[in-house]
Amino acid sequence: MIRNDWSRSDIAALFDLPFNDLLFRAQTVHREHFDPNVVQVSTLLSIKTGNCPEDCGYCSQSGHHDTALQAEKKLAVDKVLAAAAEAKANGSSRFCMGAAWRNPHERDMPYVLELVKGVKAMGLETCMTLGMLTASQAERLGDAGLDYYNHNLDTSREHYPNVISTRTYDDRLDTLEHVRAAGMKVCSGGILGLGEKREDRIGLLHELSTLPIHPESVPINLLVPVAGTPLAETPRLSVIEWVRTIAVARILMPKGYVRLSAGRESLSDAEQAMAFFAGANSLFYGEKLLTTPNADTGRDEKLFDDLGLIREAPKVSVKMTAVDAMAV
Ligand code: SAM
Ligand code: DTB
Ligand code: SF4
Repeated sequence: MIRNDWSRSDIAALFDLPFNDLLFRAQTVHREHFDPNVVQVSTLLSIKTGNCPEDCGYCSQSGHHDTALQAEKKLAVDKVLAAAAEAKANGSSRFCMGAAWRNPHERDMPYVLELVKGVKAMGLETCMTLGMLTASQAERLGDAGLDYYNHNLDTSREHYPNVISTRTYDDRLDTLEHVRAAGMKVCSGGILGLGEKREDRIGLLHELSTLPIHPESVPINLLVPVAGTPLAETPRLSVIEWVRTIAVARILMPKGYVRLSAGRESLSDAEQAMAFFAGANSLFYGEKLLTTPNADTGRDEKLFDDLGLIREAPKVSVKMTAVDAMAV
């Protein structure tokens, strides 16, 4: 059953289960809704890098932090399309384009709309993450055929001001509403290992799982520490707690793809295998995330082989209304 009325104490009780019971429950839910041996594979590309006006404490791209990152202007359309073609040839079903913006300016809209149309024409699913959107921008992206919009809540409402000061939690929720109203699929999750408490991980999953419609994709990032950012020296989260969070996300949002996102590079194959058992079923593939290294592709190929995981084919997209999405 799909529930949108989870309470924080329901979620805390899941976190408190003995590990084997939690994983068994998550794997059972997973098998009711998905083929357990299929993984959805996306490739990321940064289409505009660095000098971001936001001050997200984890991010290499914020103009507020002194990191080693070299800022770059918008990437030419032909370069983006060439990267998408390569991603497709390497077995990705979705191409996700990210820009270091607080929000797209109106002058950027023709560029991003051209990218959506071009990537979609290659038979790939499309995803973008461009910061906050107005209702009209979301509508134009949806009309151009954008399948997914990624916009993370990152952490709990309580912990958020310790991480970001240049926007509010409600700003994030407003954009998610615009994305949903425009008929696109929602990709929204968070980052673990930001120095948050378990209560904050509960708060994040509570916000996501009580949205009127659950996100179709839930990225669980593990902080990639970047020198020069305020959170670079944050103590590492225990891997068991990371797996628990994935399992709880799977139970709360049974039909959502739970995505192993940033941070896989630092995890062993056995640790990642545990996350797949806990119900994760998508990941980012390719040498780079947006600006930081990702797990090596040769290593990923071997991992898929060792675990008998099969890649999901791109799904032909049909624009959804909010009512359709409720019925799914
Ligand atoms: N600027 C847009 C925004 O923030 O919505 C899109 C790009 S932003 C880099 C996308 C997401 O990447 C963030 O919401 C955050 O969850 C994740 N992220 C960024 N830096 C990270 C890091 N160092 N470690 C883990 N996740 C990170
Ligand atoms: C998401 O949740 N994780 C991806 C994607 N959505 C855009 C980004 C991870 C970025 C990691 C840090 C970097 O490479 O700059
Ligand atoms: Fe900018 Fe996004 Fe990085 Fe925040 S996470 S600083 S909004 S690029």
